[in-house]
Amino acid sequence: MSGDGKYHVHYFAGRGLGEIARIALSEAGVEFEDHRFESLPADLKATTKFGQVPLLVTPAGDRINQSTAILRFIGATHGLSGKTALENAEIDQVIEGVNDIRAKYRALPADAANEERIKFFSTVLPQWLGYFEAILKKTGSGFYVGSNVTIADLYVYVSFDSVINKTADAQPIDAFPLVKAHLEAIAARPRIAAWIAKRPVSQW
Ligand SMILES: N[C@@H](CCC(=O)N[C@@H](CS)C(=O)NCC(=O)O)C(=O)O
Repeated sequence: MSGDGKYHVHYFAGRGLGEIARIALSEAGVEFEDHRFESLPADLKATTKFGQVPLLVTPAGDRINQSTAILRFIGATHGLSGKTALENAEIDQVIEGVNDIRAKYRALPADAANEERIKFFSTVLPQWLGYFEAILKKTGSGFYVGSNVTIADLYVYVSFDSVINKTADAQPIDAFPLVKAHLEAIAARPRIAAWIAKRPVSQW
């Protein structure tokens, strides 16, 4: 494949699943073209593996779908993966844990007064935040794996940011100081803070 030497992220005009690639490329310190659209163009859709975005086009012109495959590729290419097979398994453990809680969140009705939704924020989310708090307590480094930032930290940040910071629901985050401090620390990393400051403002 031949590319134009640049990364291209193709996704809707929102953060959603596209923000994972944008945050990871920002932390990696590499430039990327941020292609956004209100509806997925048919010609672009036809070039994807599953009719979906995000789509990452690499500097060499390879095309990668699936947000976590994109994340792992950026991690492996730009030093944001684990240093050992065990660390990579620990990263995957965190990513899949996030996916479990994401799936529960995505299944909820939008109405903040819905009983199931209230139960999620009062019971289910605190239980899961407790699991994440325990991982951070164990590493003691402020990161989910080892003593450096990895794609696990970025995935937690992007995913929790949309569940925890951007909704009108009663939030349990204050009871989990390590998780809260981690989210704040990732948002404050210079390259991520610079991306957040310049990215287009969107509802989701
Ligand atoms: N598991 C996929 C899910 C991708 C996905 O569901 N993408 C949606 C947008 S969030 C999409 O492209 N839908 C196709 C369409 O709207 O035509 C991933 O993580 O990338």
